[in-house]
Amino acid sequence: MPITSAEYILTYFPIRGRAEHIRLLLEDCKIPYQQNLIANEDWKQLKAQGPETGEIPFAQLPVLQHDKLYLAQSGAIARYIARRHKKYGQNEMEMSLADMMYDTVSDIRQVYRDFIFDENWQAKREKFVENASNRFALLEKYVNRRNTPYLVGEDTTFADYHLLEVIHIIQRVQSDIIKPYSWLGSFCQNMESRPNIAEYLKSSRRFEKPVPLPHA
Ligand SMILES: N[C@@H](CCC(=O)N[C@@H](CS)C(=O)NCC(=O)O)C(=O)O
Repeated sequence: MPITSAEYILTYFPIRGRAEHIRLLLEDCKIPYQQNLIANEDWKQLKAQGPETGEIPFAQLPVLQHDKLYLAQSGAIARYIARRHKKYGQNEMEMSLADMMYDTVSDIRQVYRDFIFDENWQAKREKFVENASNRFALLEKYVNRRNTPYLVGEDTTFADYHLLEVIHIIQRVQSDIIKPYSWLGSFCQNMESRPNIAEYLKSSRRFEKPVPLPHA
């Protein structure tokens, strides 16, 4: 993998996919990172080599390189950066809530993946939108009781970047998906108006596609 002056190297494909919430976290915190983007034609060989060298431990991406550490699993990567850059919550309760929220958002993302990769996605669209909306309704109910600007408190945690990305990808299927949910609407505005996020969303560093499918 390339040598760079950036502290972190994030290896992934040129899509948003499972790396985007990590990129959003790095961008918002202005943490220098290098993108190591893997082209389709190079992937087969890297996938075979990666577990041998330890640089792609489980033959999948994303992988974050930091010093001698090669860290796989998007959740572990987000948590690692969050721990090091004070985005994991301020006490044990907040950290546990951030974990809970992250996993809840991951469940919603999985529902999206099951739908978008389904050969019969067109026939399943309505059911998917209903399912996603019900899950957002539960999230809305929970966070409304806490009444904080972000999922866990007054500042962002790694879970917030994950939620923003999951809302964005589902809005590509159904643009008004969060319209009934006022907290989620304000949350998106809060996140999107953070200066570093606003700049990133407009930049050429941002990929358009959440997954490599024409209908996504
Ligand atoms: N649980 C892993 C899943 C990683 C994963 O499924 N990566 C996919 C891309 S999103 C991949 O590497 N696909 C190529 C392959 O498996 O050959 C994570 O969250 O990082």
